[in-house]
Amino acid sequence: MASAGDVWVGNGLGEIDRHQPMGTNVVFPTLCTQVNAMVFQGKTLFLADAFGNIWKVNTDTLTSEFFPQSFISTTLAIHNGDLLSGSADGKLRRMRTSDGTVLSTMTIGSTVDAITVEGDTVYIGGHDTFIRRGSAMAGPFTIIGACGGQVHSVTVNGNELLAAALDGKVYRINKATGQYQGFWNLPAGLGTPQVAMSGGYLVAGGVDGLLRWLNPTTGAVQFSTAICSNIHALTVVSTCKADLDRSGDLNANDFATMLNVYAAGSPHADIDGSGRLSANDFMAFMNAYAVGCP
Ligand SMILES: [Ca+2]
Repeated sequence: MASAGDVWVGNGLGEIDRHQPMGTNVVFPTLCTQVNAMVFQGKTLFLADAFGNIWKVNTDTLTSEFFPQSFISTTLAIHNGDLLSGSADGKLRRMRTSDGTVLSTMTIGSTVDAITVEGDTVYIGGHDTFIRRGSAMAGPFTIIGACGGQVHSVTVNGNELLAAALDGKVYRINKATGQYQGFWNLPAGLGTPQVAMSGGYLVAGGVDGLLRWLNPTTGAVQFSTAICSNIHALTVVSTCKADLDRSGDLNANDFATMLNVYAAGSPHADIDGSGRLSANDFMAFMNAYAVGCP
């Protein structure tokens, strides 16, 4: 159910990078000013910058357009074909993806720094350290939990909401009841942490520019790689798992890439989505290869 695959990163200078099994490449050296948030709808990348612009990037043609707004989006999500924006002025807005027109606005209260959507439910984290939950279409948003610091990024792992806060901790909260399950410490020096689930891993990025894949329950670092300085936004894009070299088709190169990423301990070799590497991943790779890619 959880998506896994390529990780796209935006940094403090507006650089956009894509990390995939064959390595990391720079997609745009400087698309804009600081990237606040990124989200994909199919192959379209939506991005919010620190000037209040919403960028719409076609990742096939690498062409873009942008929609200036009167507010600063700090976090983005997709719901029902629309773009959801959480903002520094404490609002949750629904925007049309074709031209950025604001379709509706709900007042949350505190500065919104993080949203994540599952089904029709939105989870919100912000400056006041609270976690709020409500309907994506109509609200209302009620407080279900609290963290020990400003919440900067949220993601869902099964029954748990994971909230990365500015106190350097990830808080685990039962997403249905709000019950506090515990916390673990992020690696030091992340600054403003960004997190997203990728299969059985939690991917985290921050100011030190390293992308890390962590155990989402314990925080243990499973794998890390240097991406760029000052990661401000990241999003995970699900891909055809067997097309490991991302060539668009399946051939012997994908077997060679599987062997290489497995030998390197890369989370891209976790084909069965268990959050660790084992012989089962080779079985899962063979099965995925036999099924083929859409
Ligand atoms: Ca391939």
